[in-house]
Amino acid sequence: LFWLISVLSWQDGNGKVSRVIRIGTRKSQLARIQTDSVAAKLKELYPDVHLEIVGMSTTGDKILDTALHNAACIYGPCSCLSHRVDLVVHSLKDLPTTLPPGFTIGAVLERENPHDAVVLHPKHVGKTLETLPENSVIGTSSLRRAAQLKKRFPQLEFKDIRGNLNTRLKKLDEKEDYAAIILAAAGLRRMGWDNRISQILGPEDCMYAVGQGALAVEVRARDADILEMVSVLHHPETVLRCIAERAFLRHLEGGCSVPVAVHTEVKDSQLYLTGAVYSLDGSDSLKETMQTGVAASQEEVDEGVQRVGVTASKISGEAQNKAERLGVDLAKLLLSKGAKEILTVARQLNDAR
Ligand code: DPM
Repeated sequence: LFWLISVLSWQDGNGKVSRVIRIGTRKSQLARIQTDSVAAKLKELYPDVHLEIVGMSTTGDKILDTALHNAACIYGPCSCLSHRVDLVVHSLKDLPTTLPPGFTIGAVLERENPHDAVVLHPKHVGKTLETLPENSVIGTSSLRRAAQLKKRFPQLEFKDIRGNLNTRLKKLDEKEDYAAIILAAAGLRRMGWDNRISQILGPEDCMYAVGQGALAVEVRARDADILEMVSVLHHPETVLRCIAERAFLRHLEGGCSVPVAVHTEVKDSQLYLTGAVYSLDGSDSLKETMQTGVAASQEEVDEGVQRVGVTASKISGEAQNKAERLGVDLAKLLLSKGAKEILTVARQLNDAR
């Protein structure tokens, strides 16, 4: 079947035959926008390739209507690539640190603003989390955001808010249930809603989720042509940061439904990773920072092995190994200080909600 797909071709009006690449997308507006932006980049790089965008309903869409953080991970047996498509564009933060066998992340694009943002109800325009009236209700279903913000802004209340971005914004604006909601700045920007961002939350207020703000292209690991084709989309610095973050999360056995947050930076060939775990109300937490050198030594070729699901054969394997080790080492440090206990309790309490 895979073979059949890869030899499908398309004939244009001049009789020229070009390869057909099928891109799967979920049907939410954000998913479409993200897919279209990657398709546009591919079209520019490979003008002869015929791209076809295929809309798919997946378990992920349904899960967005329930509580996303309670979904084991938006990766059911109905994973997107089991449909007949060659690649799927995802928000990296929604991809588990271990992909189903046979799949890999063939490209991680340049990260946009990875921080979270505050979107206010119109009647509160001009306010910040600090200056909102006491007991104002903030909407978020992210355990990570709620834990950090509850600790920092104890005068505020936090409630779940569900649905895709359009639904959430509507719930905020058209009702009186929430004074503000917290969303990733990157998603808001992609939707063209930058003007609704009233405050960007820095690391002292709220550290971001692993992989937040970066787009990922998922492909079949054995599909060498496609892997090669999308690999040029890799943004080296983003790849190293995200490998470190994903290795950290994987070693913590965090999954995507626990209060874990990170912050990474690359400066003077040093990769800095700050990672933290929180109890659900943020009262208990552990946070540490570690660093490693990631200067690429010569032009070395990587074997194309996967690291935390990512295949990046054109980026220094040594630098990738160091990034991965950094994540593992930081997780080990936090585990030695009691991170496992904090996360176990958080998970149990959340499951019981
Ligand atoms: C994951 C979380 C959320 C998404 C958990 C977290 C937020 C859920 C919520 C793993 N995936 O961040 O702690 O707010 O209830 C998601 C968004 C984007 C990707 C939307 C958002 C867009 C930004 C990006 C949902 N996944 O977080 O506002 O590409 O990083």
